[in-house]
Amino acid sequence: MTLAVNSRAASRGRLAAAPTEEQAAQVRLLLDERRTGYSLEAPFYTDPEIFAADMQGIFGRHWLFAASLAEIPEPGDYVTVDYGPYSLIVLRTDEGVNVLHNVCRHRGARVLPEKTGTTGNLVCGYHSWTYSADGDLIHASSPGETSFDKACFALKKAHGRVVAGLVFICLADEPPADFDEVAGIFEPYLAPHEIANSRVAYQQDIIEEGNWKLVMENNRECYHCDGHPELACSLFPTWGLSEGIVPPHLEDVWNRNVEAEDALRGRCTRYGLPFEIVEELDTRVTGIRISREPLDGAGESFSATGRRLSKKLLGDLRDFRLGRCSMHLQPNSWFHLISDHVITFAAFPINEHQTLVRTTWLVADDAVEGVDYDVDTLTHTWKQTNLQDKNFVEMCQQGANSPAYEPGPYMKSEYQVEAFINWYTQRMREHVA
Ligand code: 3BY
Ligand code: FES
Repeated sequence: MTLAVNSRAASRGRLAAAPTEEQAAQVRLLLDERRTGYSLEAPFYTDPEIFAADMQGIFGRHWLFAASLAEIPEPGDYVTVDYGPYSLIVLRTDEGVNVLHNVCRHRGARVLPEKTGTTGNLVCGYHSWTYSADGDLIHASSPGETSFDKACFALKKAHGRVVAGLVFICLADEPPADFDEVAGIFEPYLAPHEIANSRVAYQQDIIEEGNWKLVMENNRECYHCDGHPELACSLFPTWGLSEGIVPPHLEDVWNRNVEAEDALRGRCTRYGLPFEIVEELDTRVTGIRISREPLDGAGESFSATGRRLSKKLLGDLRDFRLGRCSMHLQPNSWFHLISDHVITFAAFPINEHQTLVRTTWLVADDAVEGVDYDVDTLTHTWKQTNLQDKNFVEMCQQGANSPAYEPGPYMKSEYQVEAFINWYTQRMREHVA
């Protein structure tokens, strides 16, 4: 289901500012210096000016994952999400979802300072200007004030779309036009998990001392996956391998993986679940990759034995052995969909050297904590993996800060990192053109 979200171009204003000529020249110079197939020049990871350009050229112009409907299950429920200098309110309403800039039209205070909550009208904590759920200013009393037109001071709106229970927002006046097409690609993979009918079992926020692009680059390869012992229990350790280049000591595991993949393809066909890989990370404005892969051991979930982590299947799924369906979206999100739970990941840039990574574990609405799942066991693998990834990202940020840093080559097994960087550089070239 793709719900249109209430938006009014007129009140959006020109939010995705254009770069100054000086900024544009700086970005162009650095992009020209870049060697294809190599990581970026250091300022892309360290320079506040480039971070500002990223906020305009990437976060100000593209579709961004914000939250899932499970985080705002009832009308009035909201989350606030920050992307660099932007703060947005994602508010569930009777009709769908409203996305509003969290900037009071009086003197600019954050209207809703909390990360999450439930509200009727939106009341600014400074001088109590009061907005409706649609952002209209409905109350702003001040003694002696007579000639004040409330209609001119509605909260600014951003575009929003809900697809298969995921809320995406776009801050641009004119969002990239290919989003509906991309939504049409991923919806059939996600819909059977019924995210809209799931429940948040746990949410983790970690601040990584690293530029948002380092967070994304690290996510887009498994070259480093020996550094994830917990995750390695359920993933087949075949990353980077392909037919013809399997070393003798990995032949057994390779063959087991091939068998598991065939079995999974058979099951997906039986249940009418899409199986084909979608690989359009840098060939689209809204870059996407989806793959369905078997899990090792029992093949059910991200546990040490591969056994299920929640006793309740999601949505109308009928089998626990569905491996993982993984989706990567540019610029800031990735998702793992398992038969018994879904994990959403979003990177929220804070500044050029810090990124908030939010991980949310969703289980079936009727799954009972302590009965159907144990929250520590459910979250163990990815909590550990996230901490390990945080460390990898921070190692790279420290490296990029050094005058000795020089861009290094991406290996074949890092082709998705390269696709991310290609996507980024293409978008930035468009931005500074
Ligand atoms: O989430 C992912 O898909 C990647 C692969 C494993 C490590 N990383 C976080
Ligand atoms: Fe919000 Fe004054 S800044 S009411």
